[in-house]
Amino acid sequence: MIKVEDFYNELKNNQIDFYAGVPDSLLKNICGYITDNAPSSNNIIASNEGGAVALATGYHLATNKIPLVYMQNSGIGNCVNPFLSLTDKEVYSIPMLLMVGWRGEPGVKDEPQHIKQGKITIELFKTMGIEHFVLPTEFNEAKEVIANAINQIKLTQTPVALIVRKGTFDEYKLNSIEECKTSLTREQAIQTITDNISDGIVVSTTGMASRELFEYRKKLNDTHARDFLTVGSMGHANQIALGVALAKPERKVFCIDGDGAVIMHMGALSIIANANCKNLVHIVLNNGAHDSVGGQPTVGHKISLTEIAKANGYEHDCSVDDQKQLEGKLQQIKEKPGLYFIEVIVKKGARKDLGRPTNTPQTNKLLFKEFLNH
Ligand SMILES: Cc1ncc(C[n+]2csc(CCOP(=O)(O)OP(=O)(O)O)c2C)c(N)n1
Repeated sequence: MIKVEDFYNELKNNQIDFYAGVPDSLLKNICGYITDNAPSSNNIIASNEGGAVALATGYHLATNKIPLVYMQNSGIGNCVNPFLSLTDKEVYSIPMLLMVGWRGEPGVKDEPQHIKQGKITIELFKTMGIEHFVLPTEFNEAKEVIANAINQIKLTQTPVALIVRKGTFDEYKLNSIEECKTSLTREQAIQTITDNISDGIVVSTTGMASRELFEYRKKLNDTHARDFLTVGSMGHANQIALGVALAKPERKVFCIDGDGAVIMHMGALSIIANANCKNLVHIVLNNGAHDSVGGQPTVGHKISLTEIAKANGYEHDCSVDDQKQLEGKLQQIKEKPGLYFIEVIVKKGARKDLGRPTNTPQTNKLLFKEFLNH
């Protein structure tokens, strides 16, 4: 295993001092170390991975240095366009080092949303013409690979990727912890929501939120059919919810979103607000963090999501930070149709023994479709 400090110092030795990316669970230790140690102006946790590639491009243009972009392999899709139409040799030819967490590596047990992505990760880089190296887990070997990658970058003036396997980095616990003004947890908020929406249709976001929702239904011995658990496709749960809501105007649809997810594709809010939909309740559980992958900060607690929702044209918006207020709001909504935006301020963290959905995505889909059509 590589000590995060050694890896970080090795990047420094190679004159890499600017980082941009979206955190990943396999990279959580190194991302945590970067978050704690790089000046905040030199580590930009981007809204999405494509944005990170563009940010790194700007940094290179202004400094002629090689920046580093970190991401989970799920994020490759968000960068295909900037890789092929910005950084590619046949376009602007922009050098950068990529650090990509390899979820779903063949032969390593992982969740269904990572299997396909893991299988084609190497092929994707090949197809895009991006040189890539699997990062060895032994530091001296890793050092050599980093040196090779940097040489390649300098030679070709294009991105080169380090593919990071599970368990590559040694443990590191993120220090920078933001003060939190609420004791409400995401799990309590999810339980309060499910308890107060009767037979409402639910579309939940990627990460622990969907896991907590699944576990609560299981605990209650309740059906999972009402919930579409968007286990992958970060940032798109609210558009799935909008699609359902438009097709089922007589039913109430609740989207349980996250701040990281909503910020990842924030343009979706403009589309929801202007779709003339009167049966959608968009709830964002805002913990100011990418909690599911290590708790690195988002800008969620620095911005006003309700003002953004209002400015986009949501009919009703509010922000709550305790259970009673949330309950009250959900009861109020029952009586009155409309497009609602509810921000729920929650604190970071989850139960250590939190499980994962035991239904496959296909079973989830079939049950959900049946529920929608009964
Ligand atoms: C495109 C993409 N990039 C990164 C990830 C890795 N990832 C999974 S959950 C998550 C954090 C989600 O943050 P938020 O929506 O705030 O929810 P929280 O985990 O805080 O409950 C990230 C970055 C992903 N699944 N997909």
